[in-house]
Amino acid sequence: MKSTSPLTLGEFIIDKQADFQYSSGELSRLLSAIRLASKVVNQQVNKAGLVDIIGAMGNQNVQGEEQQKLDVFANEVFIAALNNREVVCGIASEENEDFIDVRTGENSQKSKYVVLIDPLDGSSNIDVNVNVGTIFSIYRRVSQDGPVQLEDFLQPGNKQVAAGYVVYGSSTMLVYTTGNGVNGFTLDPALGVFYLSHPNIKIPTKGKIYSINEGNYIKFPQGIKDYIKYCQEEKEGRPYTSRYIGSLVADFHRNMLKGGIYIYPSYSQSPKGKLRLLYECNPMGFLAEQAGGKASNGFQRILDLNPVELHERTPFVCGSSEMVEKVEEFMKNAERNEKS
Ligand code: P6P
Repeated sequence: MKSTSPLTLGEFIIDKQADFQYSSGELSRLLSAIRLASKVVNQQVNKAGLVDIIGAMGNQNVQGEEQQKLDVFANEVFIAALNNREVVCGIASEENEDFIDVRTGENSQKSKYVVLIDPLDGSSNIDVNVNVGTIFSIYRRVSQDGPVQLEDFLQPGNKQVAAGYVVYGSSTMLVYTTGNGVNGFTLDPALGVFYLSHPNIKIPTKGKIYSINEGNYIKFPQGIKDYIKYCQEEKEGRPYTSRYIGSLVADFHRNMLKGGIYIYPSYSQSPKGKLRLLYECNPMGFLAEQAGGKASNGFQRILDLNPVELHERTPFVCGSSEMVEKVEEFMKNAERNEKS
C-alpha cells in the first residue's frame, strides 16, 4: 500500500544511499549529522529575538567581520555534530582561519570525507529577522591516510560529492544534492522532522528576477552595468524585477524555485568580488547545475575553477541558465570593446 505521509529526510537519505557510487553508509551518516545540527541552529535562530543571543560578541571572525553570537553558535553546533558522529576527517569553516583535523576517534580516522561550511550566511540579517542560512560542501579526501591536508579542501567544485543549504525563515528548509538532482525538505517544527516537500527541484531556464546590490553600480565592471540596463529595458518581457535580500541562501532559494539570477560581481574595491569560492559559490553552483541552472564567474564555469586559498573569493553569477548565459555575453562583449 502506498504510504500517505510524505517521506522524511532520514528515510530519503537511506532510500537514496544505493544511488550513491560510494554507498558505504558514511555519507548517509554525514548528511544525518547535518540534519541534526540544522535543527539545533534553527531552534536558536527562531528565538534569537527572545534571548540575549543577538548582538556582536565584540569579536571579529577571520573575515574581519563583526561576529554575531549566532555565527559562533552555529559554527560550534555543526562542528560538534560532525565531530561527535565521527563522519568526517576534516572541516573548513568561514569562521575558522585554518581547516580542522577531526580524526579524533577510530571511525573518523578512517573517514573519507571533508566538509566545508558557511555556518550562518547572511548573519548581518540576524538582528532584523531576515532569512539566514547554512551552506555546506562535501568532498572525498584526496590525501592518503593520516592528517588531512590543505589539498583535501582545495579541490575544484566539480569534485564535490554532495552540497546543500539550510534556509532558516518563515519555514526552515534543507535543500541538497548528491549529484542525482536536487531535493528540498521542510521542517515540521512541532515534530522536529524534515519532510520531502520539493522533490526534484528544477530552475526555470529563464526568469524575471535579478538579485544584485545595485548600490555598488558605479563600481561594477561595464558588462554588469550593461546587463543591469538590459534588465531594466521596456521590451521583450522586460523590465525584470529586482529582488535582493542581502542573504545569498534566501535569494538563491527564491530564484531556484521561481527562476532568476543572483550576481555578486567583482568591483573596484574587491577585484575578486565578496563571495567565497569554496563554501559559498561551489556548493550553490553544484546545486544550480543539478537543478538545470548555471553558475559562472562571468566568464567560466564556477565548478571548474582551481582554488588556491581556503577563503578565496570569486565573482559569482548563478541561476537560470539563459540568464547566466546573457550575463556572460555582456561580459565578453564589454571585454572585447575594452580591448579594441
Ligand atoms: P552586500 C552575506 O554577508 C553575503 O555573504 C551574502 O549572503 C549576501 O548575498 C551578500 O553577502 C550581501 O553583501 O555587500 O550586498 O551587503
